[in-house]
Amino acid sequence: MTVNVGWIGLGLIGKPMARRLVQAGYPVTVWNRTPAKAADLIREGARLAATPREAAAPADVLFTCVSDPPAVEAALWGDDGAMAGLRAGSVLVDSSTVAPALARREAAAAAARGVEFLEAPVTGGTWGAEKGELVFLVGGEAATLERVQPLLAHLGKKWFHLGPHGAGQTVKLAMNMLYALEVQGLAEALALVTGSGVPADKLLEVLASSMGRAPVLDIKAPMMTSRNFAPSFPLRLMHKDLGLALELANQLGIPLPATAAARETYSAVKGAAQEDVDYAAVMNFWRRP
Ligand code: NA7
Repeated sequence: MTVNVGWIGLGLIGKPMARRLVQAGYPVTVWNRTPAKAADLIREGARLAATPREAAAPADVLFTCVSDPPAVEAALWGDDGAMAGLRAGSVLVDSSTVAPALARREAAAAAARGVEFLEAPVTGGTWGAEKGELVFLVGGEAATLERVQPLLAHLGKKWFHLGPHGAGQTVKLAMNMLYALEVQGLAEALALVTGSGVPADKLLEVLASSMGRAPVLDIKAPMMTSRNFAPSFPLRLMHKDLGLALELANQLGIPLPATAAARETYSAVKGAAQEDVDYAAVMNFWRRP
């Protein structure tokens, strides 16, 4: 049976994901706030919807992958929002990174329409999205995950079922805290070493044979030393996720002192950035004028 796919959000991660489903031969109806960004996908075989609701209406499975909580709310519940278009029996999969509480609200609104909901935020960046090697952090019913697994298999190499609605977003926020702190840690270490007159490469050489090594640093270190900050995961989105993590921690009464400090660093760099940069650009915090 043909599975009709709806897709909302053609950003840095959303678009290569949608493209993989078009290439896999699924009928895909896309909507993006800026329709021009859909032009190449339409040439490749996707259909363009005029509204989120129109993208949802024919969908057996509707994916959303937009930047932040206000974007999810606009796409689902704004004018001609997708929620009103979803048919009973269909599945809504939100791959945006948002607050766990919003994921639970999406689940409840979907259930009221007889629609199954999964949150499935991703890790792996643009590179992982292009190669179909994302990792999905899933919250929701196991049976719903089973229904959409054939689609996820075109998009990712792995999916973790982490618990009920909210659990996937919670783990995603915790993972991004770790990445943000690791990358800031390297930026600070580089600032100390280079500020002392020792070349950055000396630190990186030692790091590569040490317990401090981390895959994320293997990728971000060359970006930092060459100052190539073309966004794979934009700093503005990392800043958003640190804010979401702190908001959740606040609600729970859990102190996150390192994350709170890091958010200030990322805030300062975001405020000063002239263009969209990867979060490796957090090292600009230590840049001398
Ligand atoms: P991007 O590249 O920043 O793309 C964001 C997408 O979200 C893009 O399609 C935007 O449309 C869309 N967007 C943003 N605000 C809105 C509103 N208000 N209404 C509708 N659509 C909106 O993000 P990524 O693709 O890298 O990441 C997507 C998610 O995965 C995000 O949560 C990350 O943290 C992880 P536009 O093209 O600007 O019109």
